[in-house]
Amino acid sequence: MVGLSPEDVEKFRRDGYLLIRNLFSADELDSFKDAILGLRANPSLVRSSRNSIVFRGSLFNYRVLESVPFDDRILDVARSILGSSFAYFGDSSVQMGQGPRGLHRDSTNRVALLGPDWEGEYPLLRMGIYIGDFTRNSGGLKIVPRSHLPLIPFAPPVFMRILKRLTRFLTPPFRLARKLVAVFQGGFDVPSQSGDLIIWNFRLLHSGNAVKLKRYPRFALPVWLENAAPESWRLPGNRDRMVMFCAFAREGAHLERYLRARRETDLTNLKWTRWDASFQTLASAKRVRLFKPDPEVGVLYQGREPEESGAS
Ligand SMILES: O=C(O)CCC(=O)C(=O)O
Repeated sequence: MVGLSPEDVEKFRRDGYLLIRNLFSADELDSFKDAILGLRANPSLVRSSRNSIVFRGSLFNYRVLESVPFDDRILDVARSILGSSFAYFGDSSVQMGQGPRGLHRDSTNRVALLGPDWEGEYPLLRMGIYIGDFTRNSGGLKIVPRSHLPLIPFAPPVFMRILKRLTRFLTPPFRLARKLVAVFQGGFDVPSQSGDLIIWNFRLLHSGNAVKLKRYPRFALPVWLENAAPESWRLPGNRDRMVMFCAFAREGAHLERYLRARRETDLTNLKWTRWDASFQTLASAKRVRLFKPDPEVGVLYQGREPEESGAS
């Protein structure tokens, strides 16, 4: 296994994210790009298209992209962070275009410290392969380093018990405090380039489609200012970005709670998601455990469409 160095693993645990340079070659990137443009030519594959195009199912629905989530380089990174026993739980996607912007966590308890997601380590990990040069352009990932950590790391258990009891009352003021902090919080715009991999903990605050200003390209703006910045002030990149995502987790209560909370939102797409025998064989060949998030996953999947397979 190649994987990450102990220093990188430590950096990930401390900061909640890691930028891994040059995981994919320029040729691989070209073929991903062509594939994604090919998918766009088939409107039946698009499941959401407000200001971004999100394609139906998971990366495994597309012959041209199915190698990505179980690529050895990706799995080595996941193994370095999560240990040898981790699972794929049907979460991968490909999308193009602007998409929503706004600092958020992907975990279920989104208010820091409040709720069981904040007990112990949160072993859910997202990976993003952003196609484009986001050292110079808009459209990359914005994160708030270390925001995945409990604010009070050495809080005595009695304090945590009090927080737990008062969760219902503390949620509104904690939410308000978060909104106030966000007014001033520009975070860090991850300077990724095509071929890089960004990984982050589900508890980390992040936002898609960072806006960079032509005049101050190094300045990471709070999201409300990004939204307010006139188009003519912005560096390009937002509209034509392409991203592939996949996620892995260590099995346990955190993952199960996450999947329960997501079920309603995700079920429609999960029904279209490929979970057939050949997918399961692929996973076992790669020694990836599968955690089926719902019995109905894949019930609407009927094989790949002509455009996806490259057939005429
Ligand atoms: O679109 C992006 O760049 C970020 C994606 C995101 O916010 C998420 O996966 O929750």
